[in-house]
Amino acid sequence: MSDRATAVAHPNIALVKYWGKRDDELIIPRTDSLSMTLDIFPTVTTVTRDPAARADTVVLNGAAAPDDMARRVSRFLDLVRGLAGGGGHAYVDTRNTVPTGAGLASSASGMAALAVAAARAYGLDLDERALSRLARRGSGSASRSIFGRFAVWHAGDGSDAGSYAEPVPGVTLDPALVVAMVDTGVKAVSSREAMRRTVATSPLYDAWVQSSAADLAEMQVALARGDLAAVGEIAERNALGMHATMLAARPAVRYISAGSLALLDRVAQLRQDGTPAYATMDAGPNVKVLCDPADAEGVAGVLRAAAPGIRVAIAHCGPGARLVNEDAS
Ligand code: 2P0
Repeated sequence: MSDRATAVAHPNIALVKYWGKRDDELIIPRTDSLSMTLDIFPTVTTVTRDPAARADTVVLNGAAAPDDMARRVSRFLDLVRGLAGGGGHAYVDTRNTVPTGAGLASSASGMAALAVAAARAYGLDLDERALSRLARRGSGSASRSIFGRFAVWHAGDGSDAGSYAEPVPGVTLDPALVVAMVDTGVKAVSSREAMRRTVATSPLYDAWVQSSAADLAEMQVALARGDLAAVGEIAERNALGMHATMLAARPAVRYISAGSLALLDRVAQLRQDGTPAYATMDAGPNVKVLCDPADAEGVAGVLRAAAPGIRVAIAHCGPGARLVNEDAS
């Protein structure tokens, strides 16, 4: 058995969001969600087993990882060791090209890369569904980054076996997603805590769960039709509904900032002026704009002009998580 493996994974952005858990321990969501995997901001992670080590070591971008991240990685490795029947501690070297913890899906790419690399390093032979379930235990959204292009994550029946992501078949749509980084600082409230608070206290939460099921059904039809306008409209309303339910939490969770609102205004204006462009937002102030690839440079220029100094990146559909240098040992 090779004791070392490297994997790469990309972030994904949900077009129908995951917001709220049915099971905090197993990370089973309340709702199904659907995402697009990006071709930018990959995470590359190497797991090297070291049975002589007395603890796991976690390195992020060449320096010791923050304690909370190191603990999370170590807990994840405990799951892998449980499945593998042991295998000892590991040295985990992870390189993230996206700002960590800023609502840019770094946990999705990070935990997907870790799941794929750790499964191999500990000798587990898992198919993609099993890898998706494993990645889910690290971070819910990571279950979707196992797959490229468009993936749907099933809430399932509440069991560990029933909740996994899989590709959305038959989608030919190839949109661009323009990512406007309004603020790349680490967010004040983690998405994990924000979800918990929303489920426990928001009077709007049940309504969002119901509307989300309708959004998912309509999204699948719109994707199958290749209808970018419908996909964008559903994605935008689903994201704003998610933010509405968290704004109603007690105390409120507010990721939307003045800078985000200025860009949401600008996207609405773009549409009025005839460019099909639709916004989505996650657990942070950054705004992502879905559009036709032919319009992406123009949309990026408009967003840059609206918020001078911000970083704007253009993404397209990207690949699923995979091993690299499979022969490394
Ligand atoms: C999503 N987000 O569907 C949603 C939309 C943010 C907003 O999944 O607690 O890091 O590790 O399962 O996956 C971010 O939450 O949370 C997220 P955990 P995760 O992409």
